Amino acid sequence: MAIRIFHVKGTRSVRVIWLCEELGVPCEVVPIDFSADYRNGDEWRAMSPTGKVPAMTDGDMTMFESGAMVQYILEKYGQGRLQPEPGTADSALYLQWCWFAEATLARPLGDIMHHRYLKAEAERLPEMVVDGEKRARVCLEAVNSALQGQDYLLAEFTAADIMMGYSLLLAARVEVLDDRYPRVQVYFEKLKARSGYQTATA
Ligand SMILES: N[C@@H](CCC(=O)N[C@@H](CS)C(=O)NCC(=O)O)C(=O)O
Repeated sequence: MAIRIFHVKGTRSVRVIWLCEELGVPCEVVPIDFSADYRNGDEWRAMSPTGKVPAMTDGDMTMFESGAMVQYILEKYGQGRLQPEPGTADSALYLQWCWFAEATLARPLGDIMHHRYLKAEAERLPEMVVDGEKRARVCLEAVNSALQGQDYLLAEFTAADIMMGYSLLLAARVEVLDDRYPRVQVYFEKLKARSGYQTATA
């Protein structure tokens, strides 16, 4: 039975679909309703206990957290592709960027998103947007520096670029990815040109 990815356009399920495309791993994309009503209901909460997207199944196994899905798919179906040999210095950097993309960069982007667009107007805190922008810019500066003299986060394209690629999509969406980070802009254009990205974001 193929992997099933429970998907909403433009959300973190993009990472998982993109990875499957890059690896040629068959997956079934199952669109779900992103309304709060559906995500707070029993059916979705049984798959994703905090109501967030995405979730994924592989046979009898159900999981949430996009980064964990990426790592699981690499381990089970990757045959060593798109990640360095575990335990090497390259693997340390690979893990660093995977975690950074979601735990450090995406976090302030989420704050901006929630307090600028998603929360009811009465609940929005403009200072969270200002602070989120500051924190996101420090992260983008770090990525910009890391890309000096290289096309990808590591010497070649890996799943860390897929993790980062989605975070950059969010950064662009909340308008912090600008020409202060020229290497990040070039890098993001390169990622967007990949057919896996295009399929996952279509
Ligand atoms: N760390 C989680 C974050 C999941 C997440 O925040 N998903 C967003 C969509 S991309 C969501 O469901 N947002 C709705 C909400 O926060 O209520 C992951 O990588 O899967």
